[in-house]
Amino acid sequence: LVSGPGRGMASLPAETRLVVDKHVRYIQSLDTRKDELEYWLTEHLRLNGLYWGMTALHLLGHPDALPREGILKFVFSCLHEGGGFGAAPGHDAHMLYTCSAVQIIATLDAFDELEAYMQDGRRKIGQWIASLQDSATGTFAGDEWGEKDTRFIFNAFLSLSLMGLLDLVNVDKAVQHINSCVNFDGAYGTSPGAESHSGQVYTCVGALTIAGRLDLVNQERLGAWLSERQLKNGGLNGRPEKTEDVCYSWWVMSSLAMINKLHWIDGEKLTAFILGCQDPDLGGLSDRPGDMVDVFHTHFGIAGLSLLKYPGLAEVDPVYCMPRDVVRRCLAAVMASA
Ligand code: GRG
Ligand code: ZN
Repeated sequence: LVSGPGRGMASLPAETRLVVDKHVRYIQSLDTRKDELEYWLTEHLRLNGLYWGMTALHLLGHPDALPREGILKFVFSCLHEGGGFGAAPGHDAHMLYTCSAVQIIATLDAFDELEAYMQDGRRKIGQWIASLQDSATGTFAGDEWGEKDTRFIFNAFLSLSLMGLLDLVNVDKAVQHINSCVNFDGAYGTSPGAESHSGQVYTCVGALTIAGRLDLVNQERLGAWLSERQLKNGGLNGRPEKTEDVCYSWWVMSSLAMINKLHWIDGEKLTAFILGCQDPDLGGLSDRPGDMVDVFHTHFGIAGLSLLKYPGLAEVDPVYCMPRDVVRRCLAAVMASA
């Protein structure tokens, strides 16, 4: 980074520091608020929410703040016989939740427990994911009903690579599809011709990184487009003319990190913007200062601060959005068993 955001923190007033303990308590409280309407309104996000909350706790240095056994019991209760995971027990299987489930199991080093719960569990999950690849275009659907999106290629590559099962799919065909989604500005959309969006950039560049095909990215042009996402207030937007939002700290910065251009934004200003989105009393982060906090923005704000090397946070992997140590351990295990 040109200007290290971690420098000079000691001299800042307390409310502009990360309130770690408050965030830990906020995340711990999410599962105990079952008497609140919001808990039930967000049931469709449960497995995603668990991945966000648990990963944030790991990055905050409190990996044991949620009970490991309870997490695994819930995750396995979302697993269908066919190998996909739903958001919560009884919900249909979907790629988004399957990816979160694999990330949680990997982070908790629990693939043995998965195999004990379901024989050949990894392979069944891999085969379910592979069944969603479109043989004509190489892209992936999110579920059996067929909505296709570059996000799902990334979910597939991320999950399969953590389990050492990328060979179950046609990687080259998916890579060619991603390459057909690039726009004149160097950025990517959901499908060929679709508008560039930094969330989609993250998924496309992430999938290309896992496939070892970053050579296909116009890194100068994409880096310029991504760096233009920073606004005067320090926050990042998702595409031109839009407002800033904490979650773009992740979608934009992780993409910049993958092409080695994280120093193309002002890290110090972005750090201040993210810290300003904290609820300093009850914990959690919101999309922008003063809004209601939620676990999604809490996670991506903290992950963003980790990319900015905020002091005391564990290092996050810019591709997998999981603690870097966890990703290293998983990929080393995959290499060892190959
Ligand atoms: C493993 C971290 C991880 C992710 C899995 C689901 C997924 C892969 C990636 C999602 C990428 C994406 C599309 C993110 C954008 C989310 C978002 C804030 C969308 C909002 O879009 P608009 O159009 O908002 O409502 P703007 O800001 O453009 O007005
Ligand atoms: Zn957001």
